[in-house]
Amino acid sequence: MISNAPLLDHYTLMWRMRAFEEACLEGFKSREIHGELHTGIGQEGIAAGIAPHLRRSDGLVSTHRNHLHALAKGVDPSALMAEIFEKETGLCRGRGGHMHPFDTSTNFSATGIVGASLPVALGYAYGFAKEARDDVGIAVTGDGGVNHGTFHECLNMAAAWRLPLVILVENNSYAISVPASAVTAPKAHWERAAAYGAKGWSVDGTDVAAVDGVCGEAIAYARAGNGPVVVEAFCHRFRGHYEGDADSYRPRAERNRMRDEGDPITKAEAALREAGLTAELLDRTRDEARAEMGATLEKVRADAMPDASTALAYRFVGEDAA
Ligand SMILES: Cc1ncc(C[n+]2csc(CCOP(=O)(O)OP(=O)(O)O)c2C)c(N)n1
Repeated sequence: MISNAPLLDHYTLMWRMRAFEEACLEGFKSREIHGELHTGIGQEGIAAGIAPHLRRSDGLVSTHRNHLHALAKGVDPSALMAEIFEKETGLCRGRGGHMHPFDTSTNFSATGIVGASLPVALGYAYGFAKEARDDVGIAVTGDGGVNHGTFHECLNMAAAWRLPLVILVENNSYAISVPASAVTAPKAHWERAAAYGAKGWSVDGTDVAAVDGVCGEAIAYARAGNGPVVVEAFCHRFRGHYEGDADSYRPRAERNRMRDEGDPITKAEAALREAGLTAELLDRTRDEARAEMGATLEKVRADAMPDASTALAYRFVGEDAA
């Protein structure tokens, strides 16, 4: 059981995350964002729930669906959004784009290659163990990514060497159009941890307080030098796999049900109302989040694109635009 203060903090962060994604949707519709866009709308409970347990010095490596994890890690929303819009003011001066943001100041990065977050996070974990630091490497993966060999190779090595690797599985039941049940032998991914002598947890990812509790326990376990952990959080992806995906592989009734019953923001709002918080306060929280991200969107829209003459710069360390 947690008090209202942390739940209100989670609620606020979840609204900031959703408002951030809504701003990105605006940029997609207007074609200011080029290429694919994968949003985490509906999955905010997981990133907001893990956020209080992350240190800046931990290394977190996310996926193609990475915006929420970046915000949870403390990445500056303006620099992140500018990167997604491929602006010169972005985290990587617009060269990484939406799938490859990298922020050295918060040890945050992401990769669009499914399953590739795991070995990079393992590298963080190995480095932290060698330096005798109690930081952890966190790999985010979807349920599709878990069926890659990298999951098994990294879990095996981390367990053999007792490395502080945290594998966070966001199970939204689909890898693009493929239902997890059609391609996964075990009933649950977190149970696979036991095969490597590692510890696993499962949690309702639409319940932000539950995610907070489980992630707190799992990360503390890994920080204490007990080896790797797997946390599987069940959630729903409200939109298509990417913007433009017709999402015809999920029956309408299923999509409606996940929105009606599995929205982490609506669920937190109900709990806060039950605890006596007023509708005015909760509405104001939402409106402030939308105002913040709306202002960020307007700023980013006005930022400059990289100059075409610098297209080949920054490929190697020390190479600049001169
Ligand atoms: C190695 C590799 N294979 C295929 C793809 C194409 N691809 C992009 S996302 C995706 C599905 C990922 O599903 P999941 O891991 O469950 O994450 P989710 O999209 O549900 O968040 C695939 C197959 C890719 N990016 N990388």
